[in-house]
Amino acid sequence: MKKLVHSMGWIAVSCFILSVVTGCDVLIVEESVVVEYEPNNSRTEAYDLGVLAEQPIVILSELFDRDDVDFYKFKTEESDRYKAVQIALSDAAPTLRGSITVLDEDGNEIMNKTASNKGAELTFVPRAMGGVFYLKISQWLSDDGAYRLTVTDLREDDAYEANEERTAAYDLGQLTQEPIQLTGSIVHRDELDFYRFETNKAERYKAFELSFKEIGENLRPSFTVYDEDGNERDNKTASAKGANVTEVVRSMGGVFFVEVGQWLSEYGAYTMTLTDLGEDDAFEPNETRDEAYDLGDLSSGDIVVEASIVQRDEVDFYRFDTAGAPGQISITIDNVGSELRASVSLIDSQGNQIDNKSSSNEGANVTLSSTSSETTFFVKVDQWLSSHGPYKMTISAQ
Ligand SMILES: [Ca+2]
Ligand SMILES: [Ca+2]
Ligand SMILES: [Ca+2]
Ligand SMILES: [Ca+2]
Repeated sequence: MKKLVHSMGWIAVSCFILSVVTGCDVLIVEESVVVEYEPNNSRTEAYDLGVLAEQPIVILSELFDRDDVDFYKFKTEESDRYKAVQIALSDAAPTLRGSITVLDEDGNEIMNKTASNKGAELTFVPRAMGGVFYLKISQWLSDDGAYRLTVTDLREDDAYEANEERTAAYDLGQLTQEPIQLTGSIVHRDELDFYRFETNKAERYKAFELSFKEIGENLRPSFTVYDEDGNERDNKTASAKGANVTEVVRSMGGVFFVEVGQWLSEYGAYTMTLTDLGEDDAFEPNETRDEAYDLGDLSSGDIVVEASIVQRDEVDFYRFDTAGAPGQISITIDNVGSELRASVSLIDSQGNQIDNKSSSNEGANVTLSSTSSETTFFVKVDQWLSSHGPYKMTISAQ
């Protein structure tokens, strides 16, 4: 009859009290509280090792003949997230070439490994959704013998779990001028990490940068950005395992979700940084004529505005008045960003377009000159066949 060297309760208490000075392993070997593991020859008879938490589970046992198999079961501390659990068979008798099969709660095989030689150590790391696991210890082309089994939760799951779905996304709060940075981890190739955040200053277009750095060597990160309703806004995948990846997302502000996963790779840590690029200007929101930013009147000279089209769908509306009877209204758009082909429209108080001019190419200036009997005007700035960028607008009347 095979005997256990240690009871699990005693192991836990010993580790807790003495691990700081002695380390668990030494202590357990030297103690000799005898408890039986057998019979444990089938999954239904598996000896229950309890909950695998921060401290490793360590037991000393033996295969008492070459046909003997030992089944154990344990449960990870959390069962709602992927876990990396290290299984080690060490101090094997010189006669024993150990073999270990890891099974899930339903008995499906997750992984199987065999030591290279008799007496050799065997260490490997199965990765799976947490829960109940079974271990089957047997021998391969060898004989019976004692062994030490150590089961360790490598604690690779990050602080933002469980976040496998959009509805369970970890809430990062509001993205302000201060970037948001976190270190997360993909423990298993099927794992997903969802995060939620909200832009500040509602109802204006926003440009924010998502950057992934300090990537684990086995991870090729891939991410998708969704809006509040789950519509995809952007996605990008790193070029290789371990490679950084950065993307600038341009969209109407609001609530966003970021899904982090992997592509043709395995697992690893990542550092994610979320930065508001601050491209939205001081005159927002001004997407409609009703929302037009009131620039006042031209009595004290030219009006100069430095603003920006953050995204190709964006429109900037302004309103101004002339002081008394107008002559010629002149609007110039200059200092235009190299990705913006600006378009400017002069509109009367009833919303009718008086004139429109568009730039001939990206980065070029635009000038519109018009005469009108009106005294109240709207100006609409947007883009034509381009994307986004800053601009300076000067309005004058002669
Ligand atoms: Ca994770
Ligand atoms: Ca996750
Ligand atoms: Ca704008
Ligand atoms: Ca705008």
